[in-house]
Amino acid sequence: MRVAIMGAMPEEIEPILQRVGSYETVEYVQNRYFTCNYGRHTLVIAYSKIGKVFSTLTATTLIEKFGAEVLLFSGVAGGINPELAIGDLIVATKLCQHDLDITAFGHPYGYVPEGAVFIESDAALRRRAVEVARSMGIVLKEGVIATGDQFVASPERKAWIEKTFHADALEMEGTSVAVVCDALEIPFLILRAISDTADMDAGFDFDAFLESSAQISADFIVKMVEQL
Ligand code: 3QA
Repeated sequence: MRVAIMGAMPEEIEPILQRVGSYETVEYVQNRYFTCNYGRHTLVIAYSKIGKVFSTLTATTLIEKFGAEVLLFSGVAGGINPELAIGDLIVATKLCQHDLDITAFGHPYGYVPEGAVFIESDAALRRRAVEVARSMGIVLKEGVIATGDQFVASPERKAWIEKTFHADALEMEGTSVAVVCDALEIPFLILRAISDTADMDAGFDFDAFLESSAQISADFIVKMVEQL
């Protein structure tokens, strides 16, 4: 199978590139795509750059240009649910855009006509992830992930996102990737390890835990690929 592995930042895919060892680099649409064989699969690995727009471009390219048949996102997130500590893993059940707002016209937050507030992730991949977690003896939380073009470092904003979408974690790319995969009918998994808790200390914690949490997520994604 052709499997896409995507992150937003270099730190999120570097541990994966290290694991696969050797790969080819293809330059395309102002980005670099890394391809290799891994077990029975062909991998296409890329980081998009931060945010919904760049991640939309990269997810679309991974599928339409590189022929990905399944897409796995690996990275870090801000934790909302107090059960999630720094380093813990969450896989998205469904995802929404917390910064999408046409409420002036009576629509709910996160909704645009002909869209939906929530995009559901692939149930089979999620089940597979839960099995992998069990086999590794680690806890994997399943929950709602909210996406927006903001690094959230505010207790008020975090509380609003929690209340409005019942989100468990937040980040800046998952929902745009989900929208692309949903539209193109490509099963996807959005996996994140917590790097901070999106409040006052978020910037400081993010800098301190980006690498270690990205590594935790990457290790899990590699295990996932081995089980596909
Ligand atoms: C944040 C990264 C972006 O790709 C989304 C990390 C972790 N904690 C978050 C939070 N709010 C929103 N998202 C997140 N990722 C990029 S900003 C730092 C850039 O530094 C998830 C995420 N609290 C670059 C060096 O200048």
